[in-house]
Amino acid sequence: MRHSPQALNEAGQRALLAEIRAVIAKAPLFVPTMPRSGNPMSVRMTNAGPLGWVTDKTHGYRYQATHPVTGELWPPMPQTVLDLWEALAGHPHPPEACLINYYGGAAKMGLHQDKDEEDFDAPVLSVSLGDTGIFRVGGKTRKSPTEKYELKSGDVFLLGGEDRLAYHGIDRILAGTSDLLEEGGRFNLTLRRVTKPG
Ligand code: MD6
Ligand code: FE
Repeated sequence: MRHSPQALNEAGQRALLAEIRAVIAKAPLFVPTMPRSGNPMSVRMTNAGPLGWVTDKTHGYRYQATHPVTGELWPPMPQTVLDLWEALAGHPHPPEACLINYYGGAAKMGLHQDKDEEDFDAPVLSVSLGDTGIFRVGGKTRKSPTEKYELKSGDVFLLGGEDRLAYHGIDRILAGTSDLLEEGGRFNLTLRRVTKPG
């Protein structure tokens, strides 16, 4: 795993935010629900790129090419995230999915593994914008000891190699720690390869 603080400077963060707003204008944030229970997650989500990660009560976690509410293809991946992947992922193939999660003040993300992809050779790279998130990351079992990182606006975090399937989550968001988003809260983008390159 690797934490890259301030991989995006303030101008880069503003540029990426504008790209995210443009994605959301075409592919609105939706309320994801948990498999089986149908309970809503506390984040709001959308995607960019050829594939997007979605979840709902009946069909569970999956990747698909279209938005679950509008039925439209996901918008193209922002150039800023493609450039970050190129610079920091150390992987020869481009990402296929950019999941965009929005955390309001009370949102969090339980401990989980990113394991809905066919290809674990590629890392998962995350980019944070807005208020600081308290990120917890452990090992390959739920019981592995965890460490905490503060993910600030402009930070990149990579899970790859031995750590590709490490459990991780967001304990909470520290409100008021960034001025980037006028509405407050935090965006986190996760870039992933889904399929094995043919
Ligand atoms: C978040 N991040 O930072 C949630 N997944 O809001 C993730 O779930 C994540 O940061 C895989 C790799 C890096 C991550
Ligand atoms: Fe994750």
